[in-house]
Amino acid sequence: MSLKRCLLIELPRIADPRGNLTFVEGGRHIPFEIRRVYYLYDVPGGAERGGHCHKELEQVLIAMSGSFDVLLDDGRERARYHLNRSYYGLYIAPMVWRELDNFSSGSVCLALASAPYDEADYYRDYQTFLQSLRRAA
Ligand code: T46
Repeated sequence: MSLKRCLLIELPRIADPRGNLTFVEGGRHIPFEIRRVYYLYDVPGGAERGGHCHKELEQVLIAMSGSFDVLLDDGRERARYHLNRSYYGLYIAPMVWRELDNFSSGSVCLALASAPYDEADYYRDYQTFLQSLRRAA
């Protein structure tokens, strides 16, 4: 069911001849309080990020510049998203495996997260992730 909770969130856009503006308010535009922000940048061509799942962390990923793909997998279904607009955020629920690839040159992935970094919240091995799903079923 976790994949069904993931969705693209359209963020507000203030169109302006001087350049457009988008803003994000935790708890209003995204369904959690923002406790951490990090970003991926200078990603070399062909590189892949992610390859893990979070036990409890919720995140929203935004392509601040350029584009990349996000593969989501809840152990039963898979979905691939192409992020290429800074006014869309991809909400990723807990217990969803994610892989990021196809980064365009100069792309920047902004991540809004519901908790501080905690390595204990990761499943970094796919089989361990599947086993934990089976245990919970
Ligand atoms: C995710 C994808 C989209 C920290 O010290 N603090 C942090 O906040 C983060 C995110 C990472 N780190 C350290 C942990 C590792 O030693 O930075 C190193 C690289 O992290 P990782 O291999 O997890 O990076 P990605 O790009 O594969 O995954 C990250 C996030 O970890 C993950 O939550 O969903 O970006």
